[in-house]
Amino acid sequence: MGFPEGFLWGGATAANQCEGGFDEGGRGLANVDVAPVGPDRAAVVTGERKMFAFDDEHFYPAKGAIDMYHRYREDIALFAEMGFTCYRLSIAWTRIFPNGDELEPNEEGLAYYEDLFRCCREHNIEPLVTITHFDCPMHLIEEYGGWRNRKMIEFYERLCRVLFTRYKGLVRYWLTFNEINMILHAPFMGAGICFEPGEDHDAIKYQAAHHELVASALATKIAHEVDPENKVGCMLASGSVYPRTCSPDDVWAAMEYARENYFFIDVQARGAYPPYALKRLERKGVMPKMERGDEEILAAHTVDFVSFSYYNTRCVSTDPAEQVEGNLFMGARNPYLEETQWGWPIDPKGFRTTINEIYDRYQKPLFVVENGLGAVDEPDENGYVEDDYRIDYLRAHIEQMRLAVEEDGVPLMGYTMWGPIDLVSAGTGEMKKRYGFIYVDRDNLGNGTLARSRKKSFAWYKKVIASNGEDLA
Ligand code: P53
Repeated sequence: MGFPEGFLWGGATAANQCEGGFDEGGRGLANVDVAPVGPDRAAVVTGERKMFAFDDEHFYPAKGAIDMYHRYREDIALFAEMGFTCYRLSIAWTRIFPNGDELEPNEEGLAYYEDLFRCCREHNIEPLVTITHFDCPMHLIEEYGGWRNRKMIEFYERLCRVLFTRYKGLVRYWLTFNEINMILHAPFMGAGICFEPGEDHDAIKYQAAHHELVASALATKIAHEVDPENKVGCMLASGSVYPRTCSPDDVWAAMEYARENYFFIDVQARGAYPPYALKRLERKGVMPKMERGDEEILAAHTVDFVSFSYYNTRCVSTDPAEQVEGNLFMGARNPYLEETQWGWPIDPKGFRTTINEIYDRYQKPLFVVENGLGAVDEPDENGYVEDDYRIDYLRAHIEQMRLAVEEDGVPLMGYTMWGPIDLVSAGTGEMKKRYGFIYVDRDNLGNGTLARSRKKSFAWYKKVIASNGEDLA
């Protein structure tokens, strides 16, 4: 009963949010490097404000992040101490191809990740690798306009081939694009897209999305060719969409909103643009240009499994008075749910609903690759944090995940919670919004010793893993 034998337990990070070392090892500059902390971040990550280089007025948290670039051995040892059997991380594209359009990769970058993967293996930790997690070389943005340009497919293919070949046998689980639907909500962060005045945003986003979808299918193809043991997944920023009321208008709005996000996974998991998407793109005059052969590629190379992040459900209303802004997703407030310090609803039961909804739709193995609570921590003089709030959040979610497996029979491969070690927030650029079991001494403006220390939740998660999710007390 409970979680199956071999269920993968661990945590997830992204290169730009933890590595730092932005100009070391021959690394080139990436979109995420130039996203500052503070009020201007939103305009930059949404592609409304062009910030292609550093200036003196802003602090750029990704430059140094939590310095995992130099401390990964120590950090992975801490993950191993908690009993992780899986560690989800992402490759920084610009460590492998500093500009993105070179023909030959940067050996120093390849060697870096090789050592990191070997380190995982020494600890019996299965790496799960996101090929692009909000990551695009700046050179490809300046020279080609990011994913709006079809040439990106070729550069991405080259990156994938290099990774699959070099890490054959070391890495078996791959994700092609982190939260691929984020292109709709944060197009600069998601796809290196910056808008010029007067441009049709939707047309550009869906053209870029098409390129990513084709690139994802080609990556799946290459992964299987290089090693039939490779398992490739897509990745959705998930969360069931609730209608604010049972008015048919709200119900329909919720369905449309859900489809906007499911669209990507519908293509990656089922292999074709669904009719509702074709009709909608056509109606809005934003149908992407496709090339001969694209449809065949999408159909032939669907993903092996479906992964997703889950932080909260969404609530939709057709009543203009109900609209509020919560993270990067617009919606209405759900009066039944409490919220985090950053205003994200907390909905453990919605996690079970979401898992079931996704499985009903795709009937493929699922993998929860992000879930967690961003909160302010108050460490004592030893860096110890009594983070019962974090334990409560995770316990409630793992309980619901267990019900989805045990009671509903959903085939779930694993669970990697977000940010096992404190890292830079993607949404806000803050350090203050912490998810970790491991505290990192660093603040929003980069002050601190970077020392690591175990929080109360560290021992708790260790017990959860040791009992394969049975002991959540
Ligand atoms: P943060 C919202 C906004 C930005 C990124 O988010 C997001 C979301 C949640 O749907 O997605 C993921 O750091 C993302 C991670 C990120 C995590 O959510 O804003 O894949 O990179 O750190 C948490 O609290």
